[in-house]
Amino acid sequence: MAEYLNIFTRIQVRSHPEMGVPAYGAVPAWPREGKPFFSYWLGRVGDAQVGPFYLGGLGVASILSGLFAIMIMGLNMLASVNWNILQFVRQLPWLALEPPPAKYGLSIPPMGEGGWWLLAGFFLTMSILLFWVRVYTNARRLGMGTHVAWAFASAIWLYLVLGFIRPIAMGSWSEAVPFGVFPHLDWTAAFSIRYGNLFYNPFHMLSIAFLYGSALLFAMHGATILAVSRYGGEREIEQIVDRGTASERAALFWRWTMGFNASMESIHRWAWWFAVLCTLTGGIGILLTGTVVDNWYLWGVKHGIVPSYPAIGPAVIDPTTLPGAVK
Ligand code: 07D
Repeated sequence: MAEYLNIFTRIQVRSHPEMGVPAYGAVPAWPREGKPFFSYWLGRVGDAQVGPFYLGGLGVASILSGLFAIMIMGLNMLASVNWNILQFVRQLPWLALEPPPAKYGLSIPPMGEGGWWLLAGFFLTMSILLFWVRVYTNARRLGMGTHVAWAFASAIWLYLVLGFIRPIAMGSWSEAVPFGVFPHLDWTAAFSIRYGNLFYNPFHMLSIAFLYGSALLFAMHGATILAVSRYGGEREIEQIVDRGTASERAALFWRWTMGFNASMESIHRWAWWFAVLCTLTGGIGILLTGTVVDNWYLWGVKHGIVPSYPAIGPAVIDPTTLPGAVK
């Protein structure tokens, strides 16, 4: 019998496809779809078996909503280059579907002036929310905890703050992010400048700490498990009942190296919280911007976290207090 081997080995087990456990609790409305098959290349990076998968009503609705959203974005961008496919492909990274101009506030604008943006946003949001419910119910069906769904909800929180909650708080859809590759990046840079440099927003600081922290933790955990895979470190069930080899070495490595070690369970809680807090704090930071704080640089000076520049020129004035500023 072939032993279960790790990423560095070439052996892939082929047998009858594993059909999975029966659904837990209420019987799902749809059967699991697709005849399972094996892929050598997927087997090099994960499980070689593809399918069956559970599509379900939520899956269909989510995919359809997502397709509507992408089609509305794509067709608007195509219209913006006079339906010229070549120019569409050439200029795609620069093309945009922009939110309505400020004069429309939160009202429904004409289609050509942001109405399509609103509709695309609606379908994209539906698609994401339906997918969230799918993630939640599939976890329930398998008798699992709903940790993945709640982590996803944290990312959706930031997405909703950027495109829905903050624009409503500011009283205008024009505050929201445009659809488009470079246009959304330009929006990000402009947003930072408009509100006095986002680096001075403490929630942006926290979000960055959790972003970098997540990358560091992921690297530490991934590397640690790979480093003990020669002792079967990735075979978690065996490790729980049979201490003394991989898990213990992995823990001891960190205790020797930095005096403290996470446990096999707690390291995953560390990872979950770091990832979740990145977008949770991020959303708070964006929601405060323009609603509670108008200029993060001046806020930072006021609270003693930023030194003010020496008074060699005219005093720095918050541009939003000047006559003619868009309120
Ligand atoms: C955006 C939301 C969830 C996403 C979901 C997915 C689909 C796909 C597909 C239509 C990621 C939905 C989408 C399903 C649809 C199709 C085809 C999650 C998101 C649900 N920053 N910055 C952050 C750094 C600066 C700015 C976070 C670093 C400048 C703004 C993060 C630097 C300026 C915002 C971060 C830096 C600026 C942020 C994002 C360095 C100008 C935000 C966290 C070293 C460029 C966001 C509080 C994340 C935020 C954000 C990092 C610099 C602006 C920590 C490292 C000074 C406006 N920045 N940033 O997970 O939360 O995003 O801010 O320079 O809104 Mg920043």
